[in-house]
Amino acid sequence: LKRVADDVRSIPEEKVPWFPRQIKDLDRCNMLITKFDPDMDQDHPGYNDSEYRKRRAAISDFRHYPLPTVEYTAEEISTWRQVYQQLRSIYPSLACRQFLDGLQQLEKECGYGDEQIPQLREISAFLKEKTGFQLRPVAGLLSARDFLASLAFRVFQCTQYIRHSSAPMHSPEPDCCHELLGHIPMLADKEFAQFSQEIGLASLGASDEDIEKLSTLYWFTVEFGLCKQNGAVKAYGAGLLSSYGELVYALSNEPEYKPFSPEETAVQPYQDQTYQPVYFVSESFEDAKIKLRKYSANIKRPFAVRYDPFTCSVEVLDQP
Ligand code: TIH
Ligand code: FE2
Repeated sequence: LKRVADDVRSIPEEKVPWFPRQIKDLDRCNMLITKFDPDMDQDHPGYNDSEYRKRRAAISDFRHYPLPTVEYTAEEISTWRQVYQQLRSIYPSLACRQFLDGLQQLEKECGYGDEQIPQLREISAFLKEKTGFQLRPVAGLLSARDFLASLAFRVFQCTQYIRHSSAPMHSPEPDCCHELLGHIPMLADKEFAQFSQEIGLASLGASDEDIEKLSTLYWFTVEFGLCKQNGAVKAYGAGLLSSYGELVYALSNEPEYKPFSPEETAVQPYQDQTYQPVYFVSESFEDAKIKLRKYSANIKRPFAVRYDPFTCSVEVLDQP
C-alpha cells in the first residue's frame, strides 16, 4: 500500500462520495432523517403533545456546549425509572455476558440506576478510558452514512431526549434509554468497540448500495443481534436491550431465527416501526465479528483506509 495525495479526488475515474478524514469533519456528518420525528410522524406517541415536542427541541439545542448537562424533569426521570426497573429485572437471564459486565461497571462508576438519568459527559469520559469511544450529542435519527462514518473515529452520535411517557416499553426511534441502556454497556467492551469501528471504516466513501447493505448488517447485529452463549441464546443488540417489549418477544419462541451470515443478512428486509419478523443468531459473539470483518474486507473501493490512533484521523491509501 502506498500513500496517495491528500484528497481522494485525486483517484482517477471512480467517483467517491465525500467522507470525513478527521474527527472535526464530523461537524458535517449531521444529516437528520425526519421519518420518526414527533413533528412529522402522526404515529409517534408524542405527535399530539406539543409540550413534549418543545422539550425535545430544547434538549437538542446544543450549539454552545459540546456535551451539555441536562436537568431532566420529574416526569422524564419517572419514565427512565420504569424503563430501567423493568429491563434490569430481565437482563440477567436474557442479555449476553459482555453487556452484563458493562452495565455493572456503569452502575458502579457512572451513576447508572433508577434514581437519575445518567449524563452523557460522564459516560463519555468513562468510555474514553475503557475503549477510546466518545459521545457526541445529536438531535435525532441520523442518515446511515453519517452515523456509520462517525464510528470510524470511535465517536458515537447519541440522542439525549427521552421517549414519550405514554410508551416506555418500545420507541420507534433512538432516545436516551436506547443509547444509555442498549448501546453504552456494549461499547465498554474492547472487542465490540473494535467491531463497531470496523463497520465505520468499511463505510467511508462506500457506494450508496454498500452503505445500505452495511447499515442492514449493522441493524441485525449491533441493533438486533442475538448470540449463543453457554448453549443459550442471548441478546447483544441495542434495540433489544432498550425495549422491554421487544427483548421479551425476541427471546420467546414466536419470531423466526436464522443463522447470521453477512451475505444473506445484508439483504434481509427489516422493520423499523415495530418488532423484527426475524432475528439473526451468531454462534458466538466472536463469530459475528469474524464474519462481519470478512464481509467488510470484500467491499470494493478504489482505495483502502487506515485509522491513525495518534492523530485520530483516517489515512487514504492506494490499493496495490
Ligand atoms: N426500539 C428501540 C427501543 O424501544 O428502545 C429503539 C430503537 C432501536 C433501533 C432503532 S430505534
Ligand atoms: Fe441504536
